[in-house]
Order: sequence, then C-alpha cells, then structure tokens
Amino acid sequence: MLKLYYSAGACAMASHIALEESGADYEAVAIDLGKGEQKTPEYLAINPAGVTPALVVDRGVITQNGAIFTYLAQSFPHRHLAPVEDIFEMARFNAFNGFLGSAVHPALGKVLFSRPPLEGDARAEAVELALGKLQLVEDSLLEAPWVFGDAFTLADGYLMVFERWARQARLLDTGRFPGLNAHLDLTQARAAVGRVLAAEGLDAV
Ligand SMILES: N[C@@H](CCC(=O)N[C@@H](CS)C(=O)NCC(=O)O)C(=O)O
Repeated sequence: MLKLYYSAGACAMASHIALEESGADYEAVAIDLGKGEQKTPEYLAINPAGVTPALVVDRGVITQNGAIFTYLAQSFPHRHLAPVEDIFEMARFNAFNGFLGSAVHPALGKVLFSRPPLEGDARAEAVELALGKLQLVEDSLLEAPWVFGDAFTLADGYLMVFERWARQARLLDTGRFPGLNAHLDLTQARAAVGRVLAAEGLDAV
C-alpha cells in the first residue's frame, strides 16, 4: 500500500489531495513540523532532506510534490489527473508545478514562516515579492476555472495550498486576485479536497 508522510496544512497537502483524487489505497502518516518530527533519525531515513511530503511506493521513496503528481497521474491514467498522454501538455504541467515549488512557495514561505518573523521594511519587501509571484499566476498562468482550463489536474490542488496560505495571511485581496480567489473556492469545494481537509483536521478558509 502507498504511504504518504504529510504535515497538516503544509505543501504536502497537495500530494495528499493527489492520492485522494487518484482513488489509490493509501495510508497517510502525519509529521508534526512544530515538534520537529521531520528531523528525527527515523524520518530522515525516509527523506534525508527532512521535509514533507514523502511517498513510499513499492520500489522506494518519492519526494517533491511535482514528482509525486507525475507518479500518481501515470499510475492511474483513467483518473485524468495530468495530461500524461501529451508530451507538450505534460511539460507545461511540470513547468507550472515547478514555478509553484521554486518561486511561489519560497516567496510566501519567507513571509509566513521566517523565524524570527520579518518586520518593517524586510517584511514589506518579502510581501511585495510574494505578491508579484501570485500576480504572475493570476495574470498569465491560470487559465480558469482550473489551472489548465476546463479540466481539474493535480496542479490545482498544489496551487490551492498556496492560495490558502495567502488568504489566511490576508494577502489574497479579492480585487487584485479575483481569479485566484475563485480558484481557491472552487478547489476547496471538491469532494476529495474536503476529505483531505477533514483528515488533516482543517477547515476551508
Ligand atoms: N519543494 C518541496 C518542498 C518541501 C518542503 O519544503 N516542505 C516543508 C513544508 S511546506 C517542510 O517540510 N518543511 C520542514 C522544514 O523545513 O523543517 C516539495 O514540493 O516537496
């Protein structure tokens, strides 16, 4: 059986959603980042990077949300979780997820999770950078209603995680980001997403 290591509300929620959308038989194991469980020898033996998500499959461990999406989409093609049959569209899918992972996640993470918390000019600068990344998704990448137009893909669950963070931090202004707000509401309304939120002990935001 597949086994996912995740942390509630963190970026691993995207892989949790991917599993739920895939219909796979899986077990989800919570790793409490606040308690440092991601740095225990037991967890580092699973993912030496000391971060979640990590997905244990029959052949080993897969890390990185984007790689987990590809594995699940190719394993369960009948669920149409990504455009696996079209090499160009699959490259676009990977590019979008790469942008979330390499630009949106670190920019928002700096605003929300810097310890000690950022203040003054340093915070304003970090907020401006994060808003710029979200603006690029709003203006140029989100085709609407889903990331790739008419069909849900696993990129939608990934984007939703960062939209949740932004809304919770009051950074997702409805006037400036109408597309992202609509996308967040649409994605949180999916049955599979609702099951994942409940399993992680969270509400829609
Ligand atoms: N690009 C990685 C990011 C993984 C990541 O940074 N996860 C965070 C939670 S959102 C984490 O586990 N942080 C714990 C730590 O840095 O100690 C992915 O997509 O899997």
